Amino acid sequence: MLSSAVLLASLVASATAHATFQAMWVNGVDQGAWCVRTPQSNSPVTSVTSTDIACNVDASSSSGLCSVNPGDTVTVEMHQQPGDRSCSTEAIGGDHWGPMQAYLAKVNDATTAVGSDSDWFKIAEMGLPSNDPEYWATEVLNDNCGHFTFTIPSGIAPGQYLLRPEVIALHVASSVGGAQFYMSCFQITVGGTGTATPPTVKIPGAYNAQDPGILIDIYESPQAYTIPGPTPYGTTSPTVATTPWPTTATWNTAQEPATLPTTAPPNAGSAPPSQPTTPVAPTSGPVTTPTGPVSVPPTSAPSSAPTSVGTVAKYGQCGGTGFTGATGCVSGSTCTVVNPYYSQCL
Ligand SMILES: [Cu+2]
Repeated sequence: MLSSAVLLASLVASATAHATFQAMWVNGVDQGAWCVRTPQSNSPVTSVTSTDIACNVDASSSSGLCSVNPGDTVTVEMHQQPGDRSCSTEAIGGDHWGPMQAYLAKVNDATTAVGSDSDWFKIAEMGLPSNDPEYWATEVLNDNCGHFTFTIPSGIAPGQYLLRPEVIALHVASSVGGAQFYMSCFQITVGGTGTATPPTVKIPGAYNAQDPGILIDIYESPQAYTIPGPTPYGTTSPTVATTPWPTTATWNTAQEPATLPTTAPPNAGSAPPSQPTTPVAPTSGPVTTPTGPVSVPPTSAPSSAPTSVGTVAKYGQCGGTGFTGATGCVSGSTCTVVNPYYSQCL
């Protein structure tokens, strides 16, 4: 139980402790901010019925796509200030206690899909992983320099998706509207040959302001916590431990770069299939990518360049600068140049 003086001090401090999800990793390979719709500010959304709760308030558009496959580990990264990757600053101010989760929505075109119109399923969640002493998912996030890692479920259908990680801060959630929601939407392409289409919810719609995991006074030191939203697909929520949570980082913070990468990530795409392909710039001049934040091609082959041989599934990568994988597309799709770094089976 906190004293009211401490509580008041923490509320005053909280305004500078807000945060955004702003970068992503795939199997430990840095994708930077390539495929994120960056929120305009680090302020939270507080209404569970606002369309803002889908992909944040007027988040910037992005033409970037990050490629993943079912079974891949994805890490999303939260910090308080835009572009900050320091591990010496808490990812989200330490008085923001609550759960973190991740959702996917299958969409036709991830660069234009409207999050509040999409159909979402949850793929990861962590709430109160230990209750003796009480330890929240956001504390685990801070232990790991803002990194939250989960697995893309096996068997889900290939195609484009929005990925929506979320933190809910419950620090003033003793009245309706007190909870704070922090989310970003990332634009991804999922490969593979899965066929699963998990049951979905709408966002907004998945939460009610009276949900026990949203309208809760955490200063009453709950012994258990009910994470709001649907049951996750393809994973199970960690059970609440009754022993102290290990605070050693599971993310190797030593590999954290100081800045965001300025080159396209491995396997990156930057234009959706439904948009006309931008003509490739002549190779004799400087290469420009009109629709992306990148103006310099990668100077070395990515360490994780695909080495697979055989046939590439629809929406998979089949060519591009530094690409060494298979170039043949599965029947019914053809290898299409999306940009100098990325060709895709479409
Ligand atoms: Cu706050």
